[in-house]
Amino acid sequence: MATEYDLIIVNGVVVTESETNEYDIAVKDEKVAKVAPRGELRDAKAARTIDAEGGYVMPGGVDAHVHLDEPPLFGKGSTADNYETGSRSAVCGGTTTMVTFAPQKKTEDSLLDTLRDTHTRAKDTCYIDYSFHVIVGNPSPNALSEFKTLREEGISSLKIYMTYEALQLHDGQILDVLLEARNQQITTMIHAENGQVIDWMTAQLEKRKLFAPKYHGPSHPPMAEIEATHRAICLSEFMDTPILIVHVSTPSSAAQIKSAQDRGLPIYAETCPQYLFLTKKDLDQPGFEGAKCVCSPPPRESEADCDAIWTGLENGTFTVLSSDHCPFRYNDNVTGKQTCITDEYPQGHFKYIPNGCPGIETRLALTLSADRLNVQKFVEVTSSNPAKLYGLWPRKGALVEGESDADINIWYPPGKMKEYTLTNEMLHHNVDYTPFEGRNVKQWPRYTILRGKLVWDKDGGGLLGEKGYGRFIKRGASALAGPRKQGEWELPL
Ligand code: DUC
Ligand code: ZN
Ligand code: ZN
Repeated sequence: MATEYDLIIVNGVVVTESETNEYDIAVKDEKVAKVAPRGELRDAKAARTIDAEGGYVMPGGVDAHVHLDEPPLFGKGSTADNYETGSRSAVCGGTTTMVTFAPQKKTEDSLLDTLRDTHTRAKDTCYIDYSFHVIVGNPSPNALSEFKTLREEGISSLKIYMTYEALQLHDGQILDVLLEARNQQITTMIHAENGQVIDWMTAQLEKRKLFAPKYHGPSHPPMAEIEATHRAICLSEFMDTPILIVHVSTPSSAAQIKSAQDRGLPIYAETCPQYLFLTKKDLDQPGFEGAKCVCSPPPRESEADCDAIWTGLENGTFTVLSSDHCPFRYNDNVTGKQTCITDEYPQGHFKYIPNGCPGIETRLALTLSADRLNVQKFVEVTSSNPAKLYGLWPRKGALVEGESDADINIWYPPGKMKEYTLTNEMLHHNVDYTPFEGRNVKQWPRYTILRGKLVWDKDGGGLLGEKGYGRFIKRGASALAGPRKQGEWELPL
Protein backbone atom coordinates (compact mmCIF):
# COMPACT_ATOMS: atom_id res chain seq x y z
CA MET A 1 0.00 0.00 0.00
CA ALA A 2 1.30 3.44 -0.91
CA THR A 3 2.40 5.59 2.00
CA GLU A 4 0.08 8.39 2.94
CA TYR A 5 2.74 10.66 4.37
CA ASP A 6 6.47 11.25 3.94
CA LEU A 7 7.08 11.61 7.65
CA ILE A 8 5.22 11.39 10.94
CA ILE A 9 6.48 12.81 14.22
CA VAL A 10 4.87 11.14 17.21
CA ASN A 11 4.92 11.59 21.00
CA GLY A 12 6.03 15.21 20.89
CA VAL A 13 4.90 18.22 22.85
CA VAL A 14 4.15 20.66 20.08
CA VAL A 15 4.90 24.28 20.92
CA THR A 16 3.90 27.19 18.72
CA GLU A 17 3.68 30.83 19.71
CA SER A 18 0.03 30.30 20.61
CA GLU A 19 -0.21 26.85 22.21
CA THR A 20 1.55 23.90 23.82
CA ASN A 21 -0.06 20.51 23.28
CA GLU A 22 0.50 16.78 22.82
CA TYR A 23 0.16 16.53 19.06
CA ASP A 24 1.53 14.28 16.35
CA ILE A 25 2.52 15.85 13.04
CA ALA A 26 2.32 14.39 9.54
CA VAL A 27 4.35 15.79 6.66
CA LYS A 28 3.65 15.44 2.95
CA ASP A 29 5.26 17.11 -0.08
CA GLU A 30 7.41 19.44 2.05
CA LYS A 31 4.39 20.77 3.98
CA VAL A 32 2.81 20.22 7.37
CA ALA A 33 -0.12 18.06 6.31
CA LYS A 34 -1.73 17.25 9.66
CA VAL A 35 -1.41 18.24 13.30
CA ALA A 36 -3.49 15.80 15.31
CA PRO A 37 -3.97 14.90 18.98
CA ARG A 38 -1.35 12.39 20.12
CA GLY A 39 -2.14 8.87 18.92
CA GLU A 40 -4.62 9.89 16.25
CA LEU A 41 -2.16 9.18 13.43
CA ARG A 42 -1.33 5.71 14.78
CA ASP A 43 -2.78 3.89 11.74
CA ALA A 44 -1.41 6.29 9.15
CA LYS A 45 1.31 5.01 6.82
CA ALA A 46 4.46 7.02 6.44
CA ALA A 47 7.84 6.50 4.80
CA ARG A 48 9.44 7.45 8.09
CA THR A 49 8.40 7.95 11.69
CA ILE A 50 10.34 9.90 14.32
CA ASP A 51 9.56 9.34 17.98
CA ALA A 52 10.01 12.65 19.81
CA GLU A 53 9.85 10.75 23.13
CA GLY A 54 8.08 13.63 24.86
CA GLY A 55 10.48 16.33 23.65
CA TYR A 56 9.37 19.73 22.40
CA VAL A 57 8.47 19.95 18.71
CA MET A 58 8.67 23.50 17.41
CA PRO A 59 8.73 25.39 14.12
CA GLY A 60 12.30 25.72 12.83
CA GLY A 61 14.23 28.81 13.84
CA VAL A 62 14.02 31.94 11.70
CA ASP A 63 17.08 34.15 12.06
CA ALA A 64 16.37 37.50 10.46
CA HIS A 65 19.71 39.22 11.06
CA VAL A 66 22.67 37.46 9.46
CA HIS A 67 25.75 38.82 7.66
CA LEU A 68 27.36 36.46 5.13
CA ASP A 69 29.90 37.06 2.40
CA GLU A 70 30.00 40.81 3.02
CA PRO A 71 32.79 43.20 2.11
CA PRO A 72 34.46 45.40 4.77
CA LEU A 73 31.74 47.67 6.15
CA PHE A 74 32.13 47.54 9.91
CA GLY A 75 35.86 48.14 10.35
CA LYS A 76 38.59 46.58 8.22
CA GLY A 77 37.88 42.87 7.84
CA SER A 78 35.37 40.94 5.75
CA THR A 79 32.99 38.26 6.97
CA ALA A 80 34.45 34.79 7.53
CA ASP A 81 31.32 32.86 6.59
CA ASN A 82 29.96 32.64 3.10
CA TYR A 83 26.49 31.35 2.25
CA GLU A 84 27.66 27.77 2.44
CA THR A 85 29.43 27.83 5.81
CA GLY A 86 26.98 30.27 7.42
CA SER A 87 23.90 28.28 6.45
CA ARG A 88 25.65 25.04 7.44
CA SER A 89 26.26 26.47 10.89
CA ALA A 90 22.64 27.65 11.03
CA VAL A 91 21.09 24.28 10.32
CA CYS A 92 23.30 22.55 12.89
CA GLY A 93 21.77 24.87 15.49
CA GLY A 94 18.14 24.46 14.39
CA THR A 95 17.72 27.52 12.18
CA THR A 96 15.90 26.63 8.99
CA THR A 97 15.39 30.09 7.47
CA MET A 98 17.72 33.07 7.49
CA VAL A 99 17.40 36.59 6.20
CA THR A 100 20.83 37.95 5.32
CA PHE A 101 21.89 41.32 3.94
CA ALA A 102 22.45 42.56 0.42
CA PRO A 103 24.66 45.59 1.07
CA GLN A 104 24.65 48.59 -1.26
CA LYS A 105 27.74 50.74 -0.80
CA LYS A 106 27.72 54.54 -0.76
CA THR A 107 29.51 54.52 -4.09
CA GLU A 108 26.83 52.41 -5.78
CA ASP A 109 23.66 53.75 -7.31
CA SER A 110 21.50 50.66 -7.72
CA LEU A 111 19.85 48.33 -5.23
CA LEU A 112 18.80 45.91 -7.93
CA ASP A 113 22.44 45.36 -8.92
CA THR A 114 23.22 44.67 -5.26
CA LEU A 115 20.35 42.23 -5.08
CA ARG A 116 21.49 40.45 -8.23
CA ASP A 117 25.02 40.16 -6.90
CA THR A 118 23.82 38.75 -3.57
CA HIS A 119 21.63 36.20 -5.36
CA THR A 120 24.74 35.02 -7.18
CA ARG A 121 26.63 34.58 -3.91
CA ALA A 122 23.83 32.55 -2.35
CA LYS A 123 22.62 30.49 -5.29
CA ASP A 124 23.04 26.72 -4.99
CA THR A 125 25.15 26.97 -1.85
CA CYS A 126 22.69 27.21 1.03
CA TYR A 127 21.74 24.46 3.44
CA ILE A 128 18.65 26.37 4.57
CA ASP A 129 15.98 28.61 3.07
CA TYR A 130 16.88 32.26 2.78
CA SER A 131 15.94 35.76 1.79
CA PHE A 132 17.66 39.15 1.87
CA HIS A 133 17.16 42.59 3.39
CA VAL A 134 18.81 45.25 1.26
CA ILE A 135 21.12 47.64 3.07
CA VAL A 136 20.59 51.09 1.61
CA GLY A 137 23.95 52.86 1.69
CA ASN A 138 23.05 55.41 -0.98
CA PRO A 139 19.38 56.43 -1.20
CA SER A 140 19.86 58.14 -4.55
CA PRO A 141 16.78 58.97 -6.65
CA ASN A 142 17.55 55.86 -8.70
CA ALA A 143 17.85 53.60 -5.65
CA LEU A 144 14.59 54.96 -4.21
CA SER A 145 12.84 54.38 -7.51
CA GLU A 146 13.84 50.71 -7.30
CA PHE A 147 11.89 49.98 -4.09
CA LYS A 148 8.84 49.01 -6.13
CA THR A 149 10.80 46.42 -8.09
CA LEU A 150 12.35 45.12 -4.89
CA ARG A 151 8.87 44.32 -3.64
CA GLU A 152 8.10 42.52 -6.88
CA GLU A 153 11.30 40.54 -6.39
CA GLY A 154 10.10 39.44 -2.94
CA ILE A 155 12.20 41.81 -0.86
CA SER A 156 10.01 43.55 1.72
CA SER A 157 12.55 44.97 4.18
CA LEU A 158 15.67 47.10 4.18
CA LYS A 159 18.26 48.25 6.67
CA ILE A 160 19.76 51.69 7.15
CA TYR A 161 22.51 52.96 9.44
CA MET A 162 22.81 56.04 11.64
CA THR A 163 26.53 55.31 12.06
CA TYR A 164 29.60 53.91 10.20
CA GLU A 165 31.37 56.09 7.70
CA ALA A 166 30.69 53.58 4.93
CA LEU A 167 26.94 53.51 5.53
CA GLN A 168 25.70 56.37 7.70
CA LEU A 169 22.69 58.30 6.41
CA HIS A 170 21.76 61.77 7.59
CA ASP A 171 18.25 62.51 8.79
CA GLY A 172 17.02 63.87 5.44
CA GLN A 173 18.16 60.69 3.73
CA ILE A 174 16.44 58.62 6.41
CA LEU A 175 13.19 60.48 5.73
CA ASP A 176 13.62 59.84 1.99
CA VAL A 177 13.96 56.13 2.70
CA LEU A 178 11.04 56.03 5.14
CA LEU A 179 8.75 57.83 2.71
CA GLU A 180 9.44 55.44 -0.15
CA ALA A 181 9.37 52.44 2.20
CA ARG A 182 5.95 53.61 3.38
CA ASN A 183 4.73 53.87 -0.22
CA GLN A 184 5.88 50.34 -1.02
CA GLN A 185 5.05 48.68 2.33
CA ILE A 186 8.65 47.90 3.03
CA THR A 187 9.77 47.49 6.65
CA THR A 188 12.75 49.65 7.56
CA MET A 189 15.31 48.28 9.99
CA ILE A 190 17.46 50.91 11.66
CA HIS A 191 20.89 50.62 13.26
CA ALA A 192 20.37 53.29 15.89
CA GLU A 193 23.67 54.68 17.12
CA ASN A 194 24.77 58.28 16.71
CA GLY A 195 27.87 58.11 14.46
CA GLN A 196 29.10 61.57 15.40
CA VAL A 197 29.03 60.80 19.11
CA ILE A 198 31.01 57.62 18.41
CA ASP A 199 33.60 59.56 16.36
CA TRP A 200 33.91 62.20 19.07
CA MET A 201 34.38 59.63 21.83
CA THR A 202 36.89 57.77 19.69
CA ALA A 203 38.91 60.97 19.28
CA GLN A 204 38.84 61.53 23.06
CA LEU A 205 40.18 58.01 23.66
CA GLU A 206 42.85 58.41 20.97
CA LYS A 207 44.07 61.66 22.56
CA ARG A 208 44.67 59.64 25.71
CA LYS A 209 46.35 56.83 23.73
CA LEU A 210 43.73 54.31 24.80
CA PHE A 211 43.60 51.75 21.99
CA ALA A 212 42.87 48.37 23.65
CA PRO A 213 39.78 46.37 22.60
CA LYS A 214 38.00 47.24 25.85
CA TYR A 215 37.80 50.90 24.74
CA HIS A 216 35.38 49.87 22.05
CA GLY A 217 32.82 50.01 24.90
CA PRO A 218 33.30 53.67 25.92
CA SER A 219 33.64 54.68 22.26
CA HIS A 220 30.02 53.55 21.82
CA PRO A 221 28.39 54.94 24.97
CA PRO A 222 24.77 54.06 25.81
CA MET A 223 23.89 57.72 25.11
CA ALA A 224 24.79 57.26 21.44
CA GLU A 225 22.24 54.46 21.19
CA ILE A 226 19.62 56.17 23.36
CA GLU A 227 19.75 59.41 21.36
CA ALA A 228 19.61 57.63 18.01
CA THR A 229 16.74 55.42 19.17
CA HIS A 230 14.80 58.51 20.19
CA ARG A 231 15.53 60.17 16.85
CA ALA A 232 14.54 57.06 14.89
CA ILE A 233 11.23 56.88 16.76
CA CYS A 234 10.59 60.58 16.06
CA LEU A 235 11.32 60.16 12.34
CA SER A 236 9.09 57.10 12.15
CA GLU A 237 6.24 58.87 13.93
CA PHE A 238 6.61 61.90 11.68
CA MET A 239 6.47 59.72 8.58
CA ASP A 240 3.75 57.55 10.11
CA THR A 241 5.45 54.37 9.06
CA PRO A 242 6.77 51.32 10.94
CA ILE A 243 10.39 50.74 11.83
CA LEU A 244 12.29 47.95 13.50
CA ILE A 245 15.21 49.02 15.66
CA VAL A 246 17.86 46.34 15.42
CA HIS A 247 20.23 44.96 18.07
CA VAL A 248 18.99 47.02 21.00
CA SER A 249 21.39 46.78 23.92
CA THR A 250 20.50 49.35 26.56
CA PRO A 251 17.64 49.30 29.07
CA SER A 252 16.95 53.01 28.39
CA SER A 253 16.51 52.39 24.67
CA ALA A 254 14.18 49.51 25.50
CA ALA A 255 12.18 51.81 27.79
CA GLN A 256 11.83 54.42 25.03
CA ILE A 257 10.69 51.75 22.60
CA LYS A 258 8.14 50.45 25.08
CA SER A 259 6.77 53.89 25.72
CA ALA A 260 6.43 54.49 21.95
CA GLN A 261 4.65 51.13 21.62
CA ASP A 262 2.38 52.07 24.53
CA ARG A 263 1.43 55.20 22.56
CA GLY A 264 0.33 52.90 19.74
CA LEU A 265 3.24 53.64 17.42
CA PRO A 266 4.40 50.88 15.06
CA ILE A 267 7.85 50.64 16.60
CA TYR A 268 9.32 47.13 16.60
CA ALA A 269 12.58 46.07 18.16
CA GLU A 270 15.17 43.34 18.03
CA THR A 271 17.74 42.18 20.50
CA CYS A 272 20.44 39.52 20.26
CA PRO A 273 22.13 36.94 22.52
CA GLN A 274 25.18 39.24 22.88
CA TYR A 275 23.04 41.56 25.00
CA LEU A 276 21.62 38.72 27.08
CA PHE A 277 24.87 36.92 27.87
CA LEU A 278 27.84 39.31 27.46
CA THR A 279 28.92 42.38 29.43
CA LYS A 280 31.78 44.85 29.53
CA LYS A 281 33.84 42.18 31.33
CA ASP A 282 33.94 40.15 28.12
CA LEU A 283 35.58 43.08 26.31
CA ASP A 284 38.11 43.53 29.10
CA GLN A 285 40.22 40.41 28.59
CA PRO A 286 44.00 39.98 28.67
CA GLY A 287 45.90 41.07 25.55
CA PHE A 288 43.77 41.27 22.43
CA GLU A 289 41.20 38.63 23.51
CA GLY A 290 38.49 41.22 24.14
CA ALA A 291 38.32 41.74 20.36
CA LYS A 292 36.33 38.51 20.15
CA CYS A 293 33.38 40.33 21.72
CA VAL A 294 33.66 43.60 19.80
CA CYS A 295 30.31 44.21 18.18
CA SER A 296 28.12 47.26 17.85
CA PRO A 297 26.41 48.25 19.99
CA PRO A 298 28.89 46.76 22.48
CA PRO A 299 28.04 44.46 25.37
CA ARG A 300 26.93 46.77 28.16
CA GLU A 301 27.98 47.44 31.75
CA SER A 302 26.60 44.67 33.91
CA GLU A 303 24.32 41.70 34.47
CA ALA A 304 21.59 44.18 35.39
CA ASP A 305 21.64 45.44 31.78
CA CYS A 306 21.31 41.88 30.50
CA ASP A 307 18.49 41.31 32.93
CA ALA A 308 16.58 44.32 31.62
CA ILE A 309 16.97 43.01 28.07
CA TRP A 310 15.56 39.62 29.11
CA THR A 311 12.65 41.50 30.68
CA GLY A 312 12.11 43.30 27.38
CA LEU A 313 11.79 39.93 25.66
CA GLU A 314 9.38 38.69 28.30
CA ASN A 315 7.12 41.76 28.19
CA GLY A 316 7.00 42.04 24.39
CA THR A 317 9.14 45.16 23.92
CA PHE A 318 11.35 43.06 21.68
CA THR A 319 9.55 41.57 18.76
CA VAL A 320 12.42 39.36 17.66
CA LEU A 321 15.61 37.75 18.95
CA SER A 322 18.14 37.46 16.12
CA SER A 323 21.77 36.40 16.16
CA ASP A 324 23.34 39.35 14.27
CA HIS A 325 25.78 36.68 13.12
CA CYS A 326 28.59 38.86 11.78
CA PRO A 327 31.61 36.56 11.80
CA PHE A 328 35.27 37.52 11.71
CA ARG A 329 38.10 35.16 12.47
CA TYR A 330 40.19 35.98 15.53
CA ASN A 331 43.63 34.69 14.50
CA ASP A 332 43.57 36.38 11.15
CA ASN A 333 45.36 39.59 10.23
CA VAL A 334 44.15 39.70 6.65
CA THR A 335 40.36 39.69 6.97
CA GLY A 336 39.75 39.03 10.68
CA LYS A 337 39.89 40.75 14.04
CA GLN A 338 43.67 41.20 13.87
CA THR A 339 43.64 43.39 10.76
CA CYS A 340 43.80 46.26 13.25
CA ILE A 341 47.28 45.19 14.40
CA THR A 342 49.69 47.26 12.32
CA ASP A 343 53.15 48.83 12.59
CA GLU A 344 51.44 51.98 13.84
CA TYR A 345 49.35 50.07 16.38
CA PRO A 346 51.30 46.94 17.31
CA GLN A 347 48.76 46.10 20.04
CA GLY A 348 45.86 46.92 17.71
CA HIS A 349 43.43 49.81 17.77
CA PHE A 350 39.81 49.27 18.85
CA LYS A 351 38.42 51.54 16.14
CA TYR A 352 39.69 49.25 13.38
CA ILE A 353 38.53 45.97 14.89
CA PRO A 354 35.82 44.60 12.62
CA ASN A 355 32.53 44.83 14.51
CA GLY A 356 30.61 41.61 14.90
CA CYS A 357 30.34 38.22 16.56
CA PRO A 358 29.33 34.81 15.27
CA GLY A 359 26.17 33.29 16.77
CA ILE A 360 23.86 31.79 14.15
CA GLU A 361 24.36 28.26 15.51
CA THR A 362 24.14 29.05 19.23
CA ARG A 363 21.15 31.44 19.29
CA LEU A 364 18.42 28.88 19.92
CA ALA A 365 20.24 26.50 22.25
CA LEU A 366 21.72 29.21 24.47
CA THR A 367 18.43 31.02 24.79
CA LEU A 368 16.40 27.91 25.57
CA SER A 369 19.07 26.60 27.94
CA ALA A 370 18.88 29.85 29.95
CA ASP A 371 15.36 28.85 31.09
CA ARG A 372 14.26 32.48 31.18
CA LEU A 373 11.54 32.59 28.56
CA ASN A 374 8.48 30.39 28.60
CA VAL A 375 8.57 28.07 25.63
CA GLN A 376 5.82 29.78 23.66
CA LYS A 377 7.56 33.13 24.05
CA PHE A 378 10.76 31.42 22.91
CA VAL A 379 9.06 30.24 19.70
CA GLU A 380 7.47 33.64 19.23
CA VAL A 381 10.68 35.68 19.31
CA THR A 382 12.99 33.20 17.58
CA SER A 383 10.66 31.92 14.86
CA SER A 384 7.06 33.14 14.54
CA ASN A 385 7.57 36.86 14.99
CA PRO A 386 10.53 37.14 12.62
CA ALA A 387 8.41 35.26 10.07
CA LYS A 388 5.44 37.58 10.64
CA LEU A 389 7.49 40.75 10.75
CA TYR A 390 9.32 40.00 7.52
CA GLY A 391 6.50 38.60 5.42
CA LEU A 392 7.22 34.87 5.69
CA TRP A 393 4.30 33.77 7.87
CA PRO A 394 2.62 31.24 8.01
CA ARG A 395 4.87 29.53 5.50
CA LYS A 396 7.67 29.86 8.04
CA GLY A 397 7.53 30.17 11.84
CA ALA A 398 4.31 28.14 12.13
CA LEU A 399 2.89 24.63 11.97
CA VAL A 400 -0.34 25.31 10.12
CA GLU A 401 -1.83 22.38 8.22
CA GLY A 402 -1.52 22.81 4.47
CA GLU A 403 0.18 26.20 4.76
CA SER A 404 3.43 25.87 6.65
CA ASP A 405 6.58 24.36 5.26
CA ALA A 406 7.54 21.33 7.33
CA ASP A 407 10.43 23.13 9.05
CA ILE A 408 10.59 21.54 12.47
CA ASN A 409 12.92 21.27 15.45
CA ILE A 410 12.61 18.32 17.81
CA TRP A 411 14.36 18.96 21.11
CA TYR A 412 15.63 16.43 23.66
CA PRO A 413 13.06 15.17 26.15
CA PRO A 414 13.71 16.02 29.80
CA GLY A 415 16.74 14.10 31.13
CA LYS A 416 17.82 12.76 27.75
CA MET A 417 20.57 15.25 26.95
CA LYS A 418 23.63 15.51 29.15
CA GLU A 419 24.40 19.14 29.97
CA TYR A 420 27.68 20.27 28.52
CA THR A 421 30.02 23.17 28.13
CA LEU A 422 29.98 24.85 24.75
CA THR A 423 33.25 24.94 22.82
CA ASN A 424 34.01 26.27 19.37
CA GLU A 425 35.05 22.80 18.14
CA MET A 426 31.39 21.75 18.36
CA LEU A 427 30.29 24.42 15.91
CA HIS A 428 30.12 24.38 12.12
CA HIS A 429 30.90 27.97 11.13
CA ASN A 430 34.15 29.10 9.53
CA VAL A 431 35.21 31.04 12.61
CA ASP A 432 37.96 30.14 15.05
CA TYR A 433 36.11 31.14 18.21
CA THR A 434 32.72 31.64 19.77
CA PRO A 435 32.07 34.49 22.19
CA PHE A 436 30.00 31.98 24.16
CA GLU A 437 32.84 29.53 24.82
CA GLY A 438 32.38 27.79 28.17
CA ARG A 439 28.65 28.50 28.55
CA ASN A 440 26.41 25.80 29.88
CA VAL A 441 24.16 24.11 27.33
CA LYS A 442 21.18 22.09 28.55
CA GLN A 443 19.32 21.79 25.26
CA TRP A 444 20.18 21.48 21.57
CA PRO A 445 17.98 20.54 18.63
CA ARG A 446 18.07 16.77 18.42
CA TYR A 447 16.48 16.61 14.97
CA THR A 448 15.93 19.41 12.48
CA ILE A 449 13.65 19.01 9.49
CA LEU A 450 13.58 21.42 6.55
CA ARG A 451 10.68 21.14 4.11
CA GLY A 452 10.13 17.57 5.23
CA LYS A 453 13.74 16.45 4.93
CA LEU A 454 15.78 15.43 7.97
CA VAL A 455 18.77 17.76 7.76
CA TRP A 456 20.23 17.46 11.27
CA ASP A 457 20.34 14.40 13.52
CA LYS A 458 22.58 15.23 16.45
CA ASP A 459 23.19 11.64 17.52
CA GLY A 460 22.86 10.06 14.10
CA GLY A 461 25.50 11.62 11.90
CA GLY A 462 24.97 15.29 12.72
CA LEU A 463 24.62 17.28 9.52
CA LEU A 464 22.53 15.36 6.97
CA GLY A 465 21.36 18.28 4.88
CA GLU A 466 22.89 19.16 1.57
CA LYS A 467 24.40 22.29 0.19
CA GLY A 468 21.99 23.75 -2.35
CA TYR A 469 18.81 22.32 -0.79
CA GLY A 470 18.08 25.78 0.67
CA ARG A 471 15.84 27.95 -1.49
CA PHE A 472 15.34 31.66 -1.93
CA ILE A 473 11.94 32.56 -0.49
CA LYS A 474 10.07 35.51 -1.90
CA ARG A 475 8.57 37.54 0.90
CA GLY A 476 5.34 39.52 1.05
CA ALA A 477 4.42 42.54 3.14
CA SER A 478 4.91 42.35 6.87
CA ALA A 479 2.02 40.80 8.78
CA LEU A 480 2.93 42.86 11.84
CA ALA A 481 4.29 46.14 10.60
CA GLY A 482 1.53 47.26 8.29
CA PRO A 483 0.87 50.93 7.58
CA ARG A 484 -0.96 52.72 10.37
CA LYS A 485 -3.06 54.59 7.86
CA GLN A 486 -3.73 53.88 4.24
CA GLY A 487 -3.03 56.41 1.56
CA GLU A 488 -0.38 58.94 0.75
CA TRP A 489 1.71 60.58 3.40
CA GLU A 490 0.47 64.13 3.88
CA LEU A 491 2.87 66.97 4.34
CA PRO A 492 2.00 68.48 7.73
CA LEU A 493 1.16 72.11 6.96
N1 DUC B 1 25.68 46.16 12.81
C1 DUC B 1 25.22 45.03 12.47
O1 DUC B 1 24.03 44.95 12.24
N2 DUC B 1 25.97 43.96 12.40
C2 DUC B 1 27.33 43.97 12.63
C3 DUC B 1 27.89 45.27 12.86
C4 DUC B 1 26.93 46.31 13.09
O2 DUC B 1 27.24 47.37 13.54
ZN1 ZN C 1 23.75 47.14 12.80
ZN1 ZN D 1 24.11 43.06 11.90
